[in-house]
Amino acid sequence: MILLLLRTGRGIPPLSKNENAEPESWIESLLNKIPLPRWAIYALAGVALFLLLLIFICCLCCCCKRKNKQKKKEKINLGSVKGSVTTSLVQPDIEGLGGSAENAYRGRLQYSLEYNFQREEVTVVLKQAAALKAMDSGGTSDPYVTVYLTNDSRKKNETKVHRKTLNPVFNEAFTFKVLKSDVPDTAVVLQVFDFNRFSKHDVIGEVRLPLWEMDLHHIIEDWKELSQAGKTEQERLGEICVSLRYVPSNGKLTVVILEAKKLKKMDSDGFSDPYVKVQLALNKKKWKRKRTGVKKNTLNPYFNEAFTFDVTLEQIQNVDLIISVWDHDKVNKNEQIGKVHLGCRASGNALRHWSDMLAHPRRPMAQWHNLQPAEEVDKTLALKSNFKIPLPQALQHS
Ligand SMILES: [Ca+2]
Ligand SMILES: [Ca+2]
Ligand SMILES: [Ca+2]
Repeated sequence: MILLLLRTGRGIPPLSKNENAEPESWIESLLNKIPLPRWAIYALAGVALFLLLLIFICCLCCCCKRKNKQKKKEKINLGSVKGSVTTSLVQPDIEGLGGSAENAYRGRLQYSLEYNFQREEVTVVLKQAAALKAMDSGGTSDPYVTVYLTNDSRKKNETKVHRKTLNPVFNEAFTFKVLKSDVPDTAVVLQVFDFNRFSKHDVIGEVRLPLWEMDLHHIIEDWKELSQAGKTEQERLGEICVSLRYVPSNGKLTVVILEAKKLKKMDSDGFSDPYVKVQLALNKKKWKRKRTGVKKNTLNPYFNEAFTFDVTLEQIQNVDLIISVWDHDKVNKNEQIGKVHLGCRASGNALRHWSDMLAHPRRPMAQWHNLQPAEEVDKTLALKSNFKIPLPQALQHS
């Protein structure tokens, strides 16, 4: 095409005298030098131009597709930020601006809580609620409250339903067994619902009372504002009783896996085949590992197996003891039921057990522990191991 234009261009009156003087342009002379007939050169040039045009169009198409993909990705990301609640899709601006869905006023709840140290029981009295959020079309709610402990969410107690009121007076008491050793891991949850005869009950809000934050030597009476209800409690995985003994003089740490109870059912027959792994990590690295035998078809296995590790006094400060309970399966991969992490970096009940062991050298100290989800313990261990590695200032607060 260019050649054609150039050729026709020769028909345009010449602009300068020089060009006029040389009727044979440099292109013409170049063409003359090529040992091919003119039609062949034009044909080749035509094919080359066509190919160039094709490549150009292809590049253009690719660029457009890439841009479209990026736009789609942005759309997906925006969607996930807005959340899965359908209302946020309908009214993203109103819901999104003040985060009003989460911070909306849900009402207040008055309760009293008393812990009986002799009987190892906690008694919660639900007194009343005030200014509850209206959940029904008539501008009222039909409130009732469920009461449960975080470490046993299956055992739920409920108050009576109070019809068409936003200020119900309950005055109902609930008592739960909470061993002193479980106090550091237990919270009482009070969840307020709106009863509906023909549809799912709506949750209005909840109050969480972590026993470890409360002064249990006195009766506590208080008003608390309801907050957004949290996720349902993690399922109960079971408990394990472990004895720890440390002899500093010869650097022997003895871990006795005594027994476990209320283990989660991992097999279709309603039982598990539990065994226990005892692992030691030193300075956050896997160090030593032992395991018990398998107890068949039971959720309450009795092991009474002792493992002794050589751990010097210096090492005992930097040791993590990880006890994990597994279900043995013949055909499939063995399944992990739950874990307990003990050591100086542990927290709550587990840390207390470890401190007790260190405070009473040569004496075996036995204690029950609630099994935690494996991923959670792994995450905590990993987080804590990162903690001591010096991070750049910018990363520390992210
Ligand atoms: Ca209702
Ligand atoms: Ca299984
Ligand atoms: Ca099994």
